[in-house]
Order: sequence, then C-alpha cells, then structure tokens
Amino acid sequence: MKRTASSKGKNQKSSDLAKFTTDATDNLMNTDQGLLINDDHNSLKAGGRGATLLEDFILREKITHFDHERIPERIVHARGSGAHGIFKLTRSLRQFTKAGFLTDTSRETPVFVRFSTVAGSRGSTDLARDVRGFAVKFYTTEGNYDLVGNNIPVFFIQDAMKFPDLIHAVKPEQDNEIPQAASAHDTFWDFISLMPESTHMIMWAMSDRAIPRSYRMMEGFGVHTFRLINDKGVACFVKFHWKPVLGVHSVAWDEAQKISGKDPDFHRRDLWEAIEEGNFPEWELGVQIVPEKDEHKFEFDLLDPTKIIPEELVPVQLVGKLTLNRNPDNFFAETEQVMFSPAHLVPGIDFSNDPLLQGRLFSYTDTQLSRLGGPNFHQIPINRSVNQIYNNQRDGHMQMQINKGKASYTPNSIGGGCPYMAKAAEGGFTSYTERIDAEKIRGRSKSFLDHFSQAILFYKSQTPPEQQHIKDALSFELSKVNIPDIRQRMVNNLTNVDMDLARSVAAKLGLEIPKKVMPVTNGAIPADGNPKDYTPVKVKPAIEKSAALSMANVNGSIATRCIAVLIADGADAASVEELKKKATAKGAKIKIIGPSLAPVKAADGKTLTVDETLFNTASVLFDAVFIAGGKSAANLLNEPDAIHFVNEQFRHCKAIGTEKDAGTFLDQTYVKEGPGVSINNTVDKFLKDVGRHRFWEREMERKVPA
Ligand code: HDE
Repeated sequence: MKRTASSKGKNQKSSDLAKFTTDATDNLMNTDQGLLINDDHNSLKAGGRGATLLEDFILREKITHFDHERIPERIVHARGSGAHGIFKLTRSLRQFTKAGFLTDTSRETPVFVRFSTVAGSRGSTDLARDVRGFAVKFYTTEGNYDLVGNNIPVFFIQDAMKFPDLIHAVKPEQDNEIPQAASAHDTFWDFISLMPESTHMIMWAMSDRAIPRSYRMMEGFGVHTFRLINDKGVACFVKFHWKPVLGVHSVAWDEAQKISGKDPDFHRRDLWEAIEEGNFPEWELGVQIVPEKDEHKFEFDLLDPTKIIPEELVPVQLVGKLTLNRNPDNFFAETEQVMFSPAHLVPGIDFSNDPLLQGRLFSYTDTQLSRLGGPNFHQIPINRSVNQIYNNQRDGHMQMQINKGKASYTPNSIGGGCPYMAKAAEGGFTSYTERIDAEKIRGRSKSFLDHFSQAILFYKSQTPPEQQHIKDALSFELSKVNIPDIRQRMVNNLTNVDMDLARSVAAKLGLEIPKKVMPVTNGAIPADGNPKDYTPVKVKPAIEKSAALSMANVNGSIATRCIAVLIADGADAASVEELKKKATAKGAKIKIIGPSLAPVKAADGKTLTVDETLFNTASVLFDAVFIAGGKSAANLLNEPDAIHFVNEQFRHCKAIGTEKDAGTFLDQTYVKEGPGVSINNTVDKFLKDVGRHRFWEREMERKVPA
C-alpha cells in the first residue's frame, strides 16, 4: 500500500470529470438500468384508447425521476452562475505561506467559480440591488481550497449569531412572500436601522457596486482576515482581493430595474457568451499582508468583518491570475450542486478568530446536508478533490465509493494500520498554534464598537455622481418602507455618516433630520447588564479618503463592450463597416439593430444583415449606441422605439455617436451635444467615449423622461 494519499504535482481534475460526463451523441436510449428503449413517446395501455397500465415500468421510472428533479435551493445565494477556469501564480508567496498553489509559479490550478446574488430565489433577476457572491474553488493537489467571498469587502454584521436575523429581514416578508430579490421593504430596513454595525456595508450596498454591469467587471474580496503560515511555522495576516482585468463597472439603477424585465438573465448570459466567444474573463489575485506583530497597530480590529484595511495603509500586491475559460456542460450537475465552504483549507492557510468567519465554518457543510441529501456530497464530480480519498468515513446516502477491505477504523492492525496519517512535513494539515488566554464570555470586544469611521471614509471617497447615487438609492429603498418610524430612524442614523447625505434623503422622504448627530444602539445588553458598554464610538481614521474605494477610475478599454448600431434602409454601408472593423479590432461587439429582421438595403445597393430588432431588444442591454446617417436616419424617425432607444442611452449616460446627416433624427430626441455625445464626429472619438463607460456628469445636469 502506498503511504501517501495525494498524487503530488498531478492534476487529475479534467480526466476525473470526463469519467462522469455522458454524451448521448450516436448512442441509443436506455433506462437507468441499461435496458434499450424502443418507444419513448407512448405509455403502455390497454388498447390505443385504453387505460395506462401500472405495469409500465419505463413510464414510472421516467416520471419518478422527474418528480424528484429539484433539490432545495441555497438558503442564500440561490441565484448564480458558474464557470471553470485556471489559476496561475505569477509571484511566489513562499515567504509567507507553504500553500502549493501560492508558492509554485509553474502550477496551473484548476478552479470552479460561482457568482451569485444573495437575497433572491433561484429564478430571480440578476440585476437586483444586492451583494454578489464570488466563490472560488481551487482544486489543488493538497486538497480543495475554497475562497468564498463577495464583491463587497465588508459585511453587514460582526457576529455569526446575527446572520439568520439579517437573512430573515432581507428575504421576502414572511406573511406574503413579497418582495422578491429586493431589500427595499420594511423588515430589512427595520433590522438595519437597529444595527449600527451595518452602516459601513450599507454605504457599499447603496452604491453602484450593488448593480454591476457584469460579473466580469466586479471585484472580489475574501472579506475576513485570514492567516498565512510559511514552512517555518511563521504566520501573518492576509486579506484576499480579486481585481477584474476589465475594470470595475456598474449600470444605473433605472437601467438595472429595466434590465430585470428585459433580460433577467443579463449577467448569466454575459458570462456564458463571453466564455463561448473566447473572451475569457480574468482577475488578478491580490493580497494585503500584515505581519503578526502589527495586529494591533490599526485603529480598527483586523478581526472585525465590517472593516477594510485601506489600500493606502497596506498595499494590495498582485500575485496571480484567474482565468475562466470553460462553461459548465450541465448547469444542475455543476453550478447547482457545487458546494463551497470557507472551512475547505490547505496547509499554509488558516482562519482568524473573526466571529463571523467562525460561524461560517459550521454553516456551509451543514446546509449541504439539506440541499444534497446526505454526507457524501463531496463525491459529486464537481466537488471531488483531485486526490483519491482514503479515510474511514463510511456509508450514508448515495455512497459512490466502494471501499475495499475490512478495516474502517483507526488504529487497526487488520488493514495494516492504513490509511496512515501524514506528518506535517509530508503535507499533513496542522492548525496554527495560537496562544489564547481568555475568559469564556458571550460578548463583543470594545475594539468592534466603531461603526461609522469607515462608512464616512467610503462616502467621502466617492465622486459627486457616486455620492448622488448613494443618496438616490437610499431614497428609493426607504420610500418603499411603509412604517414611518423606520424611515425616520434610518435618516437619523445617516447623520452619523454625513449631514448632507441625511438631509438629502430626508428631503426625498418628506422628513426632518435632527440638528445634531443621533446616537444609535442595537439594544444588546452585555452580560454585566450595562447597555452603555455597547454604545458605538467614533475613532479618528488614519486616512480621510481612499481612491481605491471609488469606481471612477476607468482604464479606457472597450473590450467586450456591446455597441448598438441603429440602422434602416438607406444606411451608408461603408461607414457601418468602418465602425465594425475599428470596434472589433479593439475587442468590442457590434450589434446591428433594424426595424425588422429583414436585411437593410444600404444606400449603395448592398444589403446589411440585422442582428436584432427594435422590437425584440432594448437600449438597456447595450453599452453605447451609434446612429447610422443619411436616409437611414430619416427612416428611423418612423420608429418610435428608435427614439426611445437613443433617449434612454442618453439618460443612462452612455456614449452616443452619429454619422453625418443623423442630426434630423437627433432633433427628435433629448440628446444634446456634450460629454459622451459625438455628433457628426469620427468613429475614433466615439470609440474613445465608449472606453469612458459612463458620462455621469451628464446625469447631474439633465434628466430625460425615458
Ligand atoms: Fe455565506 N452562506 N454565510 N457568506 N456565502 C452560504 O452556503 C453563511 C457570508 C457566501 O456559490 C450558504 O452552500 C453564514 C459572508 C457565498 O454556492 C450558507 C454567514 C460571505 C455563498 C451560508 C455567512 C459569504 C454563500 C448557503 C455568517 C462573504 C455562495 C448555501 C456567519 C465573505 C456560495 C451554501 C455558492 C453561501 C452561511 C456570511 C459568502 C447558508 C452563517 C461574510 C459567496 O451556508
């Protein structure tokens, strides 16, 4: 018997999965018992019009399987999409960790990534205002490592004890199950208004981070502080970051709501299509490293998940690249059945004592027992480690492994003492030896009581349009709250962040704000009975602003952006071709949109193929619009949908370009020359504008009724 359970350096994942993958091409249909089927259209009956016979085992097998096709959806993060890919380290972290995938730059580690929203059901819209899950499973040769993060670097609560409360509050209300995939309702804001520790997260959740343009254009964060441990046993603290190569981009809130109707699969489709087209989404892995000796050097507690470590204090070092390059073959088998857990570790990484993380370590495996029906879910192909598993776990629902021999216990002599335990030097996992000398208490550290300083830091770091979006989001959400006391309590709480913010939201809600900052408390009573012990405090932050918190810095790339070209008969084919050539050379996608699917007759007699029509698509599904000139523009005037299309692009601050003679068309819209509008301008200027993503300054000046 071999002494080691791992097959070092060998990546078995793809062949393992292939073993479980079936392809019906060129194969005959059979039953689950392997019996070839002769007729899959008709049940067995007594005569052509007769009753169906109970004897029909083929019908019964098919319907029984169908009856049990659904499994419970995830209690949170039910709506999601996944993809396969690889992780490649570019800079070894050997100084800090012994984890193979973070030290060996020659390795390519296979990964499966699942993105998700949190609050909605499995069939809900992708464009809800919500946090996005960003869960990565690394199939390393030392075992599976899961980095189960979000697209926002902090969380609503500090202690796992409050998670069921938070989720009950944000989910549809318990009496009528309304609203779906939305936080804009009484129970959510009731809870939040009584939980001052959520203030920092609320700033992020009300910012445009909560309505991403694409999964491919959002950051990811491990949120908690973790530990790295090197081969000498020396530990440091670490925060994990994912930085999208395409930059961080979002949509407008009005747009998000409309996309939810026009294409609720917007993010799922975007991810799927990008991978099918070979535009593989990429992120760089970043780490912020804090030596153990610096644990207490910050004005916040590293263990508090409502805090970031500002990049200005500890820079993010980029150390590797994640590339998603393969769509799943089967959504259910892979994306629905994949199970992530922050407790899936490899040697060289360990937990911190963050009380939110500690609770998560229990929850993820536990929830799979309900979802996947038993303790053997790790044997489902998507969840399997690349290593063969040897231990004494036995039996249970859906056991797939056939364990040979008599010994299923340790120590044993019957099985020659196998399987052996691995020494640390052989890769056996050992927990970090942390010295803890403390009293057992149910309580919270005083170092967790500053709930506002980083909310202020975040708000101050936003540009004026970003601040306006936060005001608008809070006004929208709170206006949906029916109980006036909750609205008032929330605007009172906002005075702790920014008076102008509180004033502006209060005005939209028809409320007054108090003249001075209002204290808030969650009403928790510490063991010694003195509620004052939990009264929030404010500390002076080390920095006032952090550029990394704003999304305003765009990199100018137009790669994978989708540009609509509106055309009708009489279009100038040559200039449409020029745009197409230049845009696709820079990686953008062009979709020709006409009044119908019939090819458009160009001015020179050529025909232009139409990709989509004004009646089957919508402006909110595109990043920019170009209006073909000449007779085409005049003909488009007969299409009210075309006018609406362009007005909406204008309202959502997107780049608009026109060809010569399209002015007559624009005269019938609200579009005015200004930032991001290129009237009779060159294709190059238009494409440069597309690279700006959005011209939010336009929004501050002009509102358009589209
Ligand atoms: Fe989760 N979370 N969570 N969570 N979470 C789940 O596990 C939980 C938290 C996150 O694509 C569940 O398999 C508790 C923070 C993601 O499959 C469940 C607490 C962060 C996903 C669960 C948290 C996350 C989940 C539901 C507080 C960011 C989707 C189904 C103590 C760092 C993973 C499942 C996927 C899913 C529990 C807080 C991220 C119930 C108890 C903080 C990305 O186990």
